[in-house]
Amino acid sequence: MSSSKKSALVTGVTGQDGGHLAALLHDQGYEVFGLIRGQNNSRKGPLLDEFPFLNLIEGDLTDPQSLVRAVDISSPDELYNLGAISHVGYSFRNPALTSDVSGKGVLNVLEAVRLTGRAETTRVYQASTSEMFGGLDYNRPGAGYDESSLFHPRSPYGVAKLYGHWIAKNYRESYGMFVSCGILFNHEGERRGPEFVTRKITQAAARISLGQQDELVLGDLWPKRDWGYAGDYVRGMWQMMQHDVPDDFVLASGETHSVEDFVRAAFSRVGIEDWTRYVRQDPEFMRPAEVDILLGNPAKAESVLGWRREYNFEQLVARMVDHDLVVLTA
Ligand code: GDR
Repeated sequence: MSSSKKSALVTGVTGQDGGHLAALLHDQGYEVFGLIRGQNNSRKGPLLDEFPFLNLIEGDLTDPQSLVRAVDISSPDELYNLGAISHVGYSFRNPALTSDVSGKGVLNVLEAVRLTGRAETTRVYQASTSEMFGGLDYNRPGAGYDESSLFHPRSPYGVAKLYGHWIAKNYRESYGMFVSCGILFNHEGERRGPEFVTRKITQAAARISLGQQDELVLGDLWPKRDWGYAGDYVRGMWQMMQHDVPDDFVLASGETHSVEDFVRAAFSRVGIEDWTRYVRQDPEFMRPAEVDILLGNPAKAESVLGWRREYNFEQLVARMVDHDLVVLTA
């Protein structure tokens, strides 16, 4: 490794954002390290096939010593903490694990940096989330939630992430560490797992149009989300880490659409206007508590960081559906 190269450590490197970020950092000339969990992680092979430059380190957000080891090996200039239990529905069924990974895991990462004497040299990015806002009647987003809006998480995932957000800010204030929190609204794309609603919809629309699937089974169609393209948002993470001071930034599209709007747009992209023939609802995919509406205001990131997004809602849907059609017909 050339000593002039910057080093970055990414937790959650096997996830959607981890993939985008590994590619971006490599393009920027970083030596890229990724934390990988488990004894026989099936994602390791495909990950190294796609990103042969990646240095994988075994470790787990719930195992503090493994994080100390990972920080020691990588000696990162920048540490991106993207690892989490990230599925909101799953967090209701596994609330303790979610708290340990998505909440206390953040503390473990911060302590690994601090206890190895890197509080002044390693910059930390914490993946905070729009799920910290509740979308409830008393606290509607208005012109969009921003960095000073009230929090009211509605899931074990949101509660754990709120702890992560505040402990990150606390380490910034207590120890003067460079810790920045990106409050990211939903961001999607061709790397998104099919357990999330957008990819589930685009894959189904593509398959149904090709006669490979009969129906799409979903939960509630009325919740509204602020959806953008993950590639745009990961660029914003990196910009936060290049800024001269640590801070909190909302990244969002500034548009909100219902799940039903997404279904309609995806089916329309494959030439099906009467999507209701194919969609069935099942309580299995509904949540004990739901976030009604999310809408973000990215004005601060735009003015302070110069962040720009390339994809709007229609372009995002088109990109995902077209990608899934190409994969299915290859
Ligand atoms: P979300 O994303 O919970 O917003 O969190 P998800 O795509 O899971 O749900 C979006 C909305 O769609 C509704 N929905 C369904 N959701 C899923 N997964 N499957 C279904 O069949 C279905 N039917 C309806 C949901 O109830 C919800 O209202 C995502 C995650 O990436 C988080 O980690 C991240 O923090 C936030 O986005 C910002």
